[in-house]
Amino acid sequence: MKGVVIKSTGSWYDVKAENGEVIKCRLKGLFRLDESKDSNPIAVGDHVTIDRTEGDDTWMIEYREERRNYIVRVSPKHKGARQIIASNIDQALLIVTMANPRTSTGFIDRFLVTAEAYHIPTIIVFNKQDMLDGKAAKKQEFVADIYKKIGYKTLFVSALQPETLKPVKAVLKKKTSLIAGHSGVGKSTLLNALQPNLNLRTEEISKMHAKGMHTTTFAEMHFLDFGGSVIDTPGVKEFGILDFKTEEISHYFVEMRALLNNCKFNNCMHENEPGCAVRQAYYDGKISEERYVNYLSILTDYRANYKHWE
Ligand SMILES: Nc1nc2c(ncn2[C@@H]2O[C@H](COP(=O)(O)OP(=O)(O)OP(=O)(O)O)[C@@H](O)[C@H]2O)c(=O)[nH]1
Ligand SMILES: [Mg+2]
Ligand SMILES: [Zn+2]
Repeated sequence: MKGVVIKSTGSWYDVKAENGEVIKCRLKGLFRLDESKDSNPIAVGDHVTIDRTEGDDTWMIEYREERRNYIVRVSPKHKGARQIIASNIDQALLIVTMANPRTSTGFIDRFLVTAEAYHIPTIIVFNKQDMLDGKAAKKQEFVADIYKKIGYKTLFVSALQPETLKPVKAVLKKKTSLIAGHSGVGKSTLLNALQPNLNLRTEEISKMHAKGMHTTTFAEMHFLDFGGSVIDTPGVKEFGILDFKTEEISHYFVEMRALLNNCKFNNCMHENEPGCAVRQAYYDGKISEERYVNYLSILTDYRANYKHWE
C-alpha cells in the first residue's frame, strides 16, 4: 500500500495510507538507501510503500520514492550531518519575529538558500505584530524591505488576532506548506488559530532569554479543513545548506543570480576578485549589505564545515 509519512519519531512513523487510514509503521532494518550523510532515512512528506508480512501485524516501510525536494537543518549534534526536516513540499512559510525571539537576516538567508536550491517558493511571515514596540517596528520595516525588493512575498500577522490571518489562509489553500522558523516565533500558535481542532501544544517563551522552549519536538503534517496541508516543525537554530558546490551558493541569492554572467571570471566567488559584478552591485547599493555579508558568511561556514561533501 502507498502512503505519505505524516510524522516521524525516529523509531515509529505515522503513514497516511491511500485509503485514508493513519498507520503506525516501522522501518526495515537495513533501510539506509544511498544517503549515508542523512541522520534520518525517512522524513515527513516522504512518499512510501508499506507492507506487512503474514503472521506479523507490524507494518513496515518497504520503499521510499525519490524526493522532489527537501529542507534540511544542521544536526544539533555534529555540524557535518544533516537532518531532513520535510520533503515534497510546494512552498515554505518562514515565520519570523523581530523580538521575543529575534530572527536575524543571517538565519533568513540560510533558509532561503536551501529553499532556492530546490525552487521552493518561500513566503516570509512576520508574526507577533501586536507586540512590536517602535524600535522593533523600525527594524521590521528595514528587514522586510530587503526581501520585498528582491521579490519575496512578505506577510504581517499576529497569531493572537485571527482576523489578521486571512492572507495566510489564502496562500495555504490547496498546497503542502512547510511552517519553519526559530523556536517560539509562534508556528504552532498560528496553525491553531487557523484551525483550532489541531490543538497543537504551544508554550510561552522564556522570560530570561527571550527564546522559545522547543515545544514542538517532531515535524508533523496536518490536513486543513479548507484544503491543503501544513507541516508544523520544531524550531531550529540553523538551517543546513545542501551538498552543492561553493560556487553555486550565489546562484541561490536571487538578486546575485542575474549578475553572475557579468563577473570577469566565470569561477568568481564574489569575494575580492577583480571585475566582480556582484561586489560592484553591493558597492553601488543595489545589493543590500545584509545580503552580501550573509553570502560571505555562508561561504566561509560552508568551506569550514562541508568540505567533505564536495
Ligand atoms: N503576543 C503574541 N504572542 C504570540 C503570537 N504568536 C505566538 N505567540 C506566543 O509565543 C509563544 C510561543 O508560541 P509557539 O506557537 O509555541 O511557538 P513555536 O514557533 O511553535 O515554537 P516551537 O514549537 O518551540 O518551535 C506562545 O506563548 C504564544 O502564545 C503573537 O502573534 N503575538
Ligand atoms: Mg511549535
Ligand atoms: Zn563575482
